[in-house]
Amino acid sequence: MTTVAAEVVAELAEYLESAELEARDVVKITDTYPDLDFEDAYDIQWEIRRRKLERGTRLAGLKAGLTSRAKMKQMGVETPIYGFLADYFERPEGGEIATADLIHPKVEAEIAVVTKRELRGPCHMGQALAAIDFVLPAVEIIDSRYENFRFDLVSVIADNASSSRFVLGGRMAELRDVDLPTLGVVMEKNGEVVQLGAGAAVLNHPVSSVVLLANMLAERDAVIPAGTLILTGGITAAVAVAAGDAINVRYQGLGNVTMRFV
Ligand code: 0L1
Ligand code: MG
Repeated sequence: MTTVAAEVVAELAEYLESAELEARDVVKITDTYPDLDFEDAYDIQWEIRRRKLERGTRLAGLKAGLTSRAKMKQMGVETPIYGFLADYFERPEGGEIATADLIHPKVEAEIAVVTKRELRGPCHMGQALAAIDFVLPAVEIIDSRYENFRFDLVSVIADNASSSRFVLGGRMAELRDVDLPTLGVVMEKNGEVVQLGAGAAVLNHPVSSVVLLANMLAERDAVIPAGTLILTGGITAAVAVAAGDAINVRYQGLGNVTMRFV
């Protein structure tokens, strides 16, 4: 149940979006408004999205966050969360990412999917699998607007699930040609292996994130439209990066995704 007035939602959306655009950290919103609930938090996130779209930003896709058991346990939660991807978040594969525009970025190896038909929750795994057009390797760069990545679930939902940048690999695959739970990834930072994982780290199967996303969106009477890019959640733990770092993630059968932080 929503607990705050529309003016508070607008004020907090501006507070968090300004922090993102100016690359500066802020204290978490529940320090000022301790009674905010999850619905308030998504109201704030949707208001940030509305502000961007009004200014001409396009929606590039959606993401699921906190989808690994390890991360949920760390946060003491049972439910993953979702956020949106704006067009200007995308950076080309093999390109540079300017750290001056970011606060304290971290990288996560993920599996991305693109849908071919609308998916409306409540739905099940079969419907989600049937709605997927193809699979892509992806790296998400998260950048919480909160000091030292310290937040609670309400605060991080409002902050668009720490969304910041993403890089897609160019090698797409049909779902039937890849076994997503056993698909292995190796993340290298400056030539050294820093993380290993397999798709099953994401709720046992990365497409489970798509089901959850559709079901969470249904609570707001929203759908996943056809042609939507979805980052399904981190397979590996998030790794902190700084200017000078080179990241290379190798995906079994799907090539590499690389980037350099400058
Ligand atoms: O994409 C993610 O799983 C991140 C969700 C937000 C939590 C964080 O910033 O670590
Ligand atoms: Mg992520």
